[in-house]
Amino acid sequence: MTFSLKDRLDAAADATQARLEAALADAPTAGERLRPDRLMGAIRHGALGGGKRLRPFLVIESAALFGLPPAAAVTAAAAVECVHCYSLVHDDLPAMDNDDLRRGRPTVHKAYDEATAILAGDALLTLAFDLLAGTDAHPDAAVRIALVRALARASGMGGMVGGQMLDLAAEGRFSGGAPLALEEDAIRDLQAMKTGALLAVSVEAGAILGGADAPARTALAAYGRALGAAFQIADDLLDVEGTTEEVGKSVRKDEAAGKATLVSRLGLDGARAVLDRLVAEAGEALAPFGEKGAVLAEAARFVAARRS
Ligand code: GRG
Repeated sequence: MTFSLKDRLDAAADATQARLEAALADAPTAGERLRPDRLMGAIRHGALGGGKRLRPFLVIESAALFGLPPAAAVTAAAAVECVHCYSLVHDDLPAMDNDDLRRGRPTVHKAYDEATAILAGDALLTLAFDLLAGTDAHPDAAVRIALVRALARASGMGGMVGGQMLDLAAEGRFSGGAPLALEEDAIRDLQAMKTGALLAVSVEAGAILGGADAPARTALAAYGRALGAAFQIADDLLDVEGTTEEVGKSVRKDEAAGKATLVSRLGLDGARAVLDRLVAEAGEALAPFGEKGAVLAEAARFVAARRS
């Protein structure tokens, strides 16, 4: 291997951090009047305080397959990360998952308050599309529109938000309290939407930025699907096997909530076998890119083995 995955993850994280810091400056930009201090503090708490920046890495590395330098992909990468951070801020709220700890720090509603956390999430979501609409996302307006649509669909009612709704329903929230006994296929749908869609669109964004042809887009879509599913199984395994110190958030929540996961359905060994198969599938999907696909293939192995 002639690259270090850690170095490439760090480089993507640093570039994304710088792009987000610039977008989250105190000074208002064209079309704005002022940016309230408390809101900006909460947004920065939710968006600048750590995280693996895996989705930005996927945007940047997928675009690199088509010869794009990181600088040409970092604005789209930051946009996807804004959606991710908003989803975490809202997911942690008392009305959703009710978590006090995220990325090893108090969640935004704990550090601030619920109303501010809701608004911080809202502002991050709208910022994502502001970023994609700018010429530094891509000089070609048609490409920018394709990015906006892809991110909107992955994030919205038939993607992440829809998946979150299915997840709340699966907890039994709208049906008297007892968790639903979901079939394996229903669990896969829920997870592909709630977590998989944003990971998959990160890879798709790289393909859109890079002007990928249809076969390359199909190959990357298969990679993105496998990676998204692998990520969620790894997350479910971490909930059972990880510690709060490692993961930076509460663990053992799934079993306590009676949550239907592939771990609860297939057992630890069964879930690990599915995870191994998904990592292999992700690698196979990258075959058309030859050696250039090695970074993303390694990323799939990293996602499966991660402890945080
Ligand atoms: C509230 C609309 C809305 C959606 C929430 C993504 C999501 C949907 C909820 C997050 C809940 C959760 C912990 C899901 C497990 C998978 C996941 C997204 C983990 C966090 O992502 P990482 O590990 O986080 O990439 P970092 O902190 O590294 O960015």
